[in-house]
Amino acid sequence: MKVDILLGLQWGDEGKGKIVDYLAPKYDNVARFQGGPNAGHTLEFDGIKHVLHQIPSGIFREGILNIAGNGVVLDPVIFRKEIEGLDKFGKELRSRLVIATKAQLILPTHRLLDAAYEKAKGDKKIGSTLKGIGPTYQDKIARNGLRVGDALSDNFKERYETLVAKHTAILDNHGFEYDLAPLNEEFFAAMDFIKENFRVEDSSYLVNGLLDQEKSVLAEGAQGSLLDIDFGSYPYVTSSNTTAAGVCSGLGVAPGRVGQVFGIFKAYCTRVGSGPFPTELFDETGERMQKEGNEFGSTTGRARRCGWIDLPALKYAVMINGVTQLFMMKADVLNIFEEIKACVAYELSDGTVTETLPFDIDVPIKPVYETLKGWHQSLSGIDSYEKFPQELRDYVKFIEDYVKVPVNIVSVGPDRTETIIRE
Ligand code: 2SA
Ligand code: MG
Repeated sequence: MKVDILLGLQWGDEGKGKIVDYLAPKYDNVARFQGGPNAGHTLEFDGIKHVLHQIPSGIFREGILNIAGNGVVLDPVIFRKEIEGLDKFGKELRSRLVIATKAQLILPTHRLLDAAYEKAKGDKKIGSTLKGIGPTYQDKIARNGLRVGDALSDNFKERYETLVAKHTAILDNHGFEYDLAPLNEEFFAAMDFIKENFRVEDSSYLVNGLLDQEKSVLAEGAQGSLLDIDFGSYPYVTSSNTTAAGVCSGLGVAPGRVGQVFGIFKAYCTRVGSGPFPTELFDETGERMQKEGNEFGSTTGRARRCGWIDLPALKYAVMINGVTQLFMMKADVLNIFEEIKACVAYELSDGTVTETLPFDIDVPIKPVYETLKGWHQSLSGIDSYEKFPQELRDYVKFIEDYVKVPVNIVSVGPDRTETIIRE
């Protein structure tokens, strides 16, 4: 058996939660391989909306084992709140989740450092979610970090204090004020909660063992490809590999064990936080998109910036990830427009026109657009691809011809049922 991957091809919020939840019944396991509480994966069914941050999106499906892999950064305090928030749906949910011993721990001081670093950057701030993601990965790479499995050792408290002392030295240097005692208390209580309620295991043996037993695994990406630490719009990125390569290092599976790569994108683009966004709209069209798409961060509530689809960027993400199937989300948001634009190239300041993502996209770049006729009608009640308006099918075809990968699913609304599969 192989691991299939589902990931976002833009700047996050493509609708991964919805699709993982939709695909989950086809899989025995769902595993997160990177990121942490910065993620906000929204699922909607039976009239209830759920936003998951650290818990994989297969949690609501009976019989599915969910795994938080070694590439994840885990905030025990936020995790505990998240689990307790789900208890009303049945405590058996707890038995469906395994946490990797090798996942890095987010300490309360990592969160404080995130805020201090952002403040120090001034108007060059990343626009991080302030969940401590960057400082935790920084400690991982600097070989200072603490892992979930470390909490099982006798000297954990001592090691925790050593790391916290390093952090407070930096915080003090930044003149940052904090009260650590209640934060520490909350942290240790949450660690006890994890130890008492969850399986903590080596996730690479677990995942490879499951594959050996012919059990299927879906790897669930968080954030998006253009936020990847290596391939995104650096430095305005998150601190992990959000792309397919991250699955190998974040779960411990070899490249040969990777199967399908499902790439999710919105029918337009959004970005939350700072950083370049070539097709961003600053006009009424952008505002209408934001309103119609309810584009607000599901973790921080921040308004998401909106713009037309960026096909050179999409094609780049398809290449980096080796995408085999595309899923287009939120097509219904474009119902309101008579005309739809698609960026097909960039014009650089020296007049060069290119379909390649330039090294530095944090400079003025003029998108070159093609205009397509909108379908300009509601898609509600449509239950098959054949019933789509011709203009929507033309839009899909236009994208497919550009990126050279088929679009197999088109989502026309937030509910599980509003998912149109193309036969
Ligand atoms: P961080 O916190 O260090 O990972 O932030 C670095 C950049 O990554 C962006 N980022 C995100 N972008 C879109 N969605 C994310 N999740 C939440 C959501 C975000 C929210 O689902 O809406 O609620 O604001 C996410 N997480 C990180 C972030 O904006 C920075 O640009
Ligand atoms: Mg999100």
